[in-house]
Amino acid sequence: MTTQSTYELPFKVDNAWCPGCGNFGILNTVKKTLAEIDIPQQNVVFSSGIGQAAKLPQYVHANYFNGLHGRALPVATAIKASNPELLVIAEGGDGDMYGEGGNHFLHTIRRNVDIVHLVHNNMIYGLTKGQASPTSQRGMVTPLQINGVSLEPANPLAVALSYGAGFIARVFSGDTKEMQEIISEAVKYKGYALIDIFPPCVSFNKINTYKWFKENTYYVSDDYDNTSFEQALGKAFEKEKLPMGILYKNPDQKKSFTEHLVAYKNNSKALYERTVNTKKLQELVDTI
Ligand SMILES: Cc1ncc(C[n+]2csc(CCOP(=O)(O)OP(=O)(O)O)c2C)c(N)n1
Ligand code: SF4
Repeated sequence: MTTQSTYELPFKVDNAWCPGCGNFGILNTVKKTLAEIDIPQQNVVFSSGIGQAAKLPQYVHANYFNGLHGRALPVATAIKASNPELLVIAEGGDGDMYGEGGNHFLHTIRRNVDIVHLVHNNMIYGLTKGQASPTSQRGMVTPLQINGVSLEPANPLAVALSYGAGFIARVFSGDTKEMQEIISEAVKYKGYALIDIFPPCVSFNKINTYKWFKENTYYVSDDYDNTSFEQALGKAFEKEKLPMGILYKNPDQKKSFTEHLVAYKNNSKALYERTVNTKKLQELVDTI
């Protein structure tokens, strides 16, 4: 029997989030879920970029790499490649992941990197005080978009499906039970798993509030077939009310990124466990 890990920090840190921010619900549920899955902390690595959401790993007792804005996904890919045994969670905001990191979003999905991808989609840039993000609604007035956002919001779920993502889910930040189930399923899924989460930004987004999310979202019913690509695509394009739950779980799991790597073809040992052939390395360096 294993001892259940705790993901609570053993020391006090000041949390930079505003009271009432939806990020707290995500933080608490992530810690609770990981503890209940009972995966040892040393086997969990978060990768995040810049933003309010991207600070989450600083409040969890696990490993993390907090890097540049929009660059959490390539870092997550490298971590997974160097040790496929780790549970790698890439995490950040809608600006970080769908805007600045948009290119990485596409290619991480194409590569089918076996990670859990948590996006705090509050439909605004919170850290920089309320400019429009790619998912901000058309017409939203901000200090920068003074005449209102002129573009239609990006559709990350449809993009993810069209790039071949095998697992796609959406959940509200305050729905602990649903989020816990979804994260557990995403962890078990062998391949890239996207969870688009709605955490209200109480300070800068006065449109997509707690009330707005309650009134403009719904969970798919138990008889919804989440193995159907066509049905999932239909859900991704629903606009009147935004569907939540596990919207797609492809039963035909493709090979993941690390399963394609030559380094693991005849040897399953993580790269850090292998002996480095210094002679070969030197020969390689000498060719430069
Ligand atoms: C390359 C680069 N561009 C812009 C910024 C400024 N910047 C920091 S965070 C941020 C947006 C954060 O929004 P989001 O990712 O949605 O996270 P939130 O703060 O809302 O959680 C921006 C534009 C930066 N740090 N680096
Ligand atoms: S600015 Fe918005 S996203 Fe950032 S901590 Fe405050 S409520 Fe949360």
